[in-house]
Amino acid sequence: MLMRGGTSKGAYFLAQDLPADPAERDDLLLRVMGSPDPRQIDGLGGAHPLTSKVGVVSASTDPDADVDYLFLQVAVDRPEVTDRQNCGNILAGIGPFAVERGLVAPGDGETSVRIRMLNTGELAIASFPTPGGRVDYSGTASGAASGTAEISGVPGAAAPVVIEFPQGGNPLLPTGRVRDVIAGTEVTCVDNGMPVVLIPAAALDVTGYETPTELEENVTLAARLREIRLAAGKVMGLGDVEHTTIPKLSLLAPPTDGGAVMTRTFIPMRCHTSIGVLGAASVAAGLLVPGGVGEGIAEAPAQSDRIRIEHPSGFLDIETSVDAGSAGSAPVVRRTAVVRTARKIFDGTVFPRPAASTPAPARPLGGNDGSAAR
Ligand code: NQM
Repeated sequence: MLMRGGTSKGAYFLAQDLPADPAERDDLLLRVMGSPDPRQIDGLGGAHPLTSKVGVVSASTDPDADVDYLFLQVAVDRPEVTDRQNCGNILAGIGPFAVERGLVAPGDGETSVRIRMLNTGELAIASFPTPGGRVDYSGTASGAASGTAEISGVPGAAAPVVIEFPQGGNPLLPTGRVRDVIAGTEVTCVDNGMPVVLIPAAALDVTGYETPTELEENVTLAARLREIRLAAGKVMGLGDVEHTTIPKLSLLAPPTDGGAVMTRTFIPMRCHTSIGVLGAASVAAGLLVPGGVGEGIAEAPAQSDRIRIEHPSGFLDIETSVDAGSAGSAPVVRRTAVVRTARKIFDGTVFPRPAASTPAPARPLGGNDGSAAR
């Protein structure tokens, strides 16, 4: 099933429809998405990391969860598939997909699905409307003219998918410090579901208000970000991150529209056109830790738990609270929640590019080996 999850788009599969062997599975997914090719012209991918995503879903054996969700990022122009990162946007479609595939019985009115996120081992609970036992993506099943949830980066309104993240077990500050100097730049490394390096935009000689395209064209910036990211991976305990998509890098600047902070996020080479859900959750939690690099840049969050993270196409509201800890004890995230929307776009049979074919943009289109995935 092809779905939009939040501000991302991807192919959703039942685990049983994919090869069990990860190498075989990844090879198949590259051929399904049309990678490696900057246009992904021969597959389902949309030629950007945000539209080259896969969710793999199965019934969970964990008594605390209904379904297991494995997120796979399929690189666009490299033959790489990684399970090292999670994705909170694709997560928004997992509950509806589980209902569509009969893994979870819908409630009459609303359904809550407990999702074990296999990439991190953490749990999420997604709640969405299911009037009459069917997923109501648009929020119009009751006769309303439109849904009630609008998210920046997606046109129009739809039904809300409310996602709760109970307190996680991972340290919020992976280096154990609130600030680190990495490759000569003062940063804060955080992980509230996504490892992110917070960097004041001004420290990298940009304003933080440039467009994603302008930032991607800045080769000096790209070199500095690469140097910071590779070094940060080591101090954050992620090892050699050359071929992974984590940590992400969020540049911080003062807010312009009533939010807490303005961001430009690198995922990790392309600049996000908005911001990832868990990426934003990490930025928000990072702002709540006293002494982080956001101080003096971000507006102090109000007393409420809702923190508005501004980004290139609007904002993303994150509800989170952090127990800053007393002297000597590490800060702990108490809770995180977010509202997304999702939509079923297409359900059917995908015909992957034949195995062991040479992917080159010039090769003729068409043809399949008859082995449809689902
Ligand atoms: O951080 C992009 C996205 C994401 C990830 C990325 C995401 C998240 O917007 O939870 O959703 O950071 O690679 O889909």
